[in-house]
Amino acid sequence: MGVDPARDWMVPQYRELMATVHHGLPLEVISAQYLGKIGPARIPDGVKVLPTQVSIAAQLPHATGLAWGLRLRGEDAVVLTYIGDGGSSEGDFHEALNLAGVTNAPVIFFMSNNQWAISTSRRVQSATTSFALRAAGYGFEGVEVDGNDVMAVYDVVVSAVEKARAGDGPTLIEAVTYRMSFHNTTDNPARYRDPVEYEEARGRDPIERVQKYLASLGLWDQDREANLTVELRGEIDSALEAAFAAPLPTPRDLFDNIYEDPPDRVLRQRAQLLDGQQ
Ligand SMILES: Cc1ncc(C[n+]2csc(CCOP(=O)(O)OP(=O)(O)O)c2C)c(N)n1
Ligand SMILES: [Mg+2]
Repeated sequence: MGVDPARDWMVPQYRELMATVHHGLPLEVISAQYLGKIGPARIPDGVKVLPTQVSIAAQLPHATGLAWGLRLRGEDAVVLTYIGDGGSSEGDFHEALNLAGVTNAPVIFFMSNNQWAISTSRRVQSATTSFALRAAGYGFEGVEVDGNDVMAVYDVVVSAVEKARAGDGPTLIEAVTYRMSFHNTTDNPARYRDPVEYEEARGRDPIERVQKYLASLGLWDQDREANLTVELRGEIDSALEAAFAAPLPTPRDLFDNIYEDPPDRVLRQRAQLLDGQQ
């Protein structure tokens, strides 16, 4: 059995939208996060997902700590965390993987090597021929997989989860893929990306690949795709509607949910703010 959302934890970076939904985080909560809402963006109790992390690699030490803690408590849960190729150059990457090896923590580091860190090519990110090889230096297994092959990715993740659950330690998975789109809406890959490389990657589109495979088994066709698209559009629209309708944060919300016992300075600032509002 693979990752079990009822007991296992997921520690995302920022590209794992569908994985977090799969792990139980409702779409309206994710939408509320993106809209800057506070209360409605709270991760519901029982959903074992940590917040999206935009500070590159900062999620990794938390993932290792969480996994180590679960093991110390005697739970048989595992932690699945994510990182990019660029994130492997951060100190947090080294610290988290080293500690995971030393503590034999039940954590899986899933690296999506999409060949780019914004405009920095994989070629200048590291002199290593394979990021997966680095795991050896931390004393655990590294696996390289075709990240455009859904079945292969599923297979290596399930094996790594089983291994971690059995107490046999962490795994670094390097899923080799290609970032087809721009990094974000301010990016323009035409300024730095070789069009030939892009065209070549288009021929390996993982979505088309799985569609063709399912069609060959008689499990997919245009009607099913059209129906699913309508159904999912409806789900996304209603999640967005709920998130837009949720109340906007007020300045006093800034003081909540930060400290369990706020220091006097923070309490004074809160009181000043509330005074000024009267
Ligand atoms: C600590 C830190 N430094 C820089 C940035 C700016 N930044 C955002 S995404 C990114 C590139 C990340 O590339 P990669 O790790 O390959 O992940 P990808 O976005 O390609 O999945 C950078 C440098 C950041 N968010 N955090
Ligand atoms: Mg990348």
